[in-house]
Amino acid sequence: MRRVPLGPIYAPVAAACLLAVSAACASPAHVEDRSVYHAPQAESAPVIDGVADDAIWDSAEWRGINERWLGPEYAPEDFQGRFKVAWDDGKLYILGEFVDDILIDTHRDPLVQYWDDDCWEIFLDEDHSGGDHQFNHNAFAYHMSLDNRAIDIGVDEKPHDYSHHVESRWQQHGNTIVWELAIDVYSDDYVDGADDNQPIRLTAGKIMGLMLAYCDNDGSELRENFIGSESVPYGPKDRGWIDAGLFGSLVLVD
Ligand SMILES: [Ca+2]
Ligand SMILES: [Ca+2]
Ligand SMILES: [Ca+2]
Ligand SMILES: [Ca+2]
Repeated sequence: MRRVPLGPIYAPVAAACLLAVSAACASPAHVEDRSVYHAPQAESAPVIDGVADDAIWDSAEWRGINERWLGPEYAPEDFQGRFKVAWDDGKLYILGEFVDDILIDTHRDPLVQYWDDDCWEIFLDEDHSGGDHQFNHNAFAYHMSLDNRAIDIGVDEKPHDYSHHVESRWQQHGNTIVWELAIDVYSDDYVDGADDNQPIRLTAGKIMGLMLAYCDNDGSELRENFIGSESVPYGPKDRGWIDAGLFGSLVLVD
């Protein structure tokens, strides 16, 4: 189980900012050296079908999922991952491309130990605030299962099915999994169970917090590797489900 509470999450950065004035201190809510991703605007929305032949994917750049957070070294045939991001005023679109030698979904209850099945995690912080998001909606951490569900923890500290926020479809092409998502973006005033939550409209120039990760299990009781898109220079490397200060910057470009 990975559910270990953490102490104050900003302390190392805040301490560094007392000692030096630098660009990193301009955003003390985030760990230093976060990545920046410029997502192009889609003139027509990609079809969420697990086939990457949509025009917008030609103009978006690949970014790797290659920071080993948990588990031993792994071979290229065990895991490889990369992604692209695009947007329109209604949704955020993410394309994932993965190599994973064994696909596994042992826990058939979607709300049980979902991070120990093969799972693609989408960490999204609508206002790029950083900060704690463990039991609130300051940020979302959608755990995308192989059956295309999106699970995160609600304010009641229990897992919830947020599959209505994310359209998801993947297909295998050769030894590669192509996975497409269309995500409704909600702000931190999202209310669990309410029927009037409205996704926000996206506009050029908007900056959000984004980080991606893959939980790779090939037959063990617990996941074997947890591999992310951002470095974790100090503290528990698997704390993205708590600490939005680890997320990179996603810039929506015209
Ligand atoms: Ca497609
Ligand atoms: Ca694997
Ligand atoms: Ca936030
Ligand atoms: Ca696997």
